[in-house]
Amino acid sequence: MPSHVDFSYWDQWKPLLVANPLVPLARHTLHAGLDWLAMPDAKERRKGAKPLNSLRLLHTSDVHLGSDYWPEQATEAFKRVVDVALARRVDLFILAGDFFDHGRVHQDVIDFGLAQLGRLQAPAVLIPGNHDLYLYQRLDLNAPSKGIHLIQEYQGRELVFEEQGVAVWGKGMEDHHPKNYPLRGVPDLPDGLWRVAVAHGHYVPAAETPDRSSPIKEQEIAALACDYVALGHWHHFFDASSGGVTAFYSGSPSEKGEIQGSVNLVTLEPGKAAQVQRIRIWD
Ligand SMILES: [Mn+2]
Repeated sequence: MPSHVDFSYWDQWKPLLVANPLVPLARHTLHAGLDWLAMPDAKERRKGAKPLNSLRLLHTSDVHLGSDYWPEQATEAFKRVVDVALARRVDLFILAGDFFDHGRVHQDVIDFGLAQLGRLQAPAVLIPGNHDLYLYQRLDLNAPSKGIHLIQEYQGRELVFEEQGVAVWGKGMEDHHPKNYPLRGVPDLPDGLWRVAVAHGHYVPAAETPDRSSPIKEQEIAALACDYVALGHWHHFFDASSGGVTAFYSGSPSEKGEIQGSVNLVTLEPGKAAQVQRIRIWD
């Protein structure tokens, strides 16, 4: 018996495994932990022309404007979030879901949210969260302002901002349930641009089996060819980076606490890993 495992067999078989059309079917029958077997090598996919520009983006989520619990606090918080974006002169603003608290928020609340977004000097990219997905079915946020980009497509959509040198991918949410995978189907974004993914869901470490709605698996993050992954749904700041891919929850700006009440200022510079600075918005 050989005393070691000969990995050259793996090198021979892996291309077949990756190319085999039955793999997606087989994958579903495998334990979740084996998912990575069928994924193309993440490092390979991250190759290609690197961006030459620097980019600063502000990442927030879960503002919950119109909240039943802390409506005034949410309004004040969002004003301050926009102030931070202006003071730091960001190139891009990302809101990773649950901008509004529910689908029946009053028109005044919607107008307030849009007016605040209108103060930004940078494009804003929004995705729905489980709280506000039904609101957007009756409200087209894209209509009032050219600077607002709400991604609604269930299969996902890629936005390219040539001036800022960044491509952003996100997807809409049809329903918040365990078979909704917010980070599934991310395409390889264009070379030569910063590559950012946005997702609203529940982070699941590799050792855990997902049983919550809208799971975002650690392995899915590790397999992305992205420079930053902006996560929403958890109301506290959290580092979900994996496999060399920088991924963070910003947490809700509207709640006060040791790990809440802040936004993420993300700096992307050529040749460096993403730098994430947590900025508190309450004193
Ligand atoms: Mn949520």
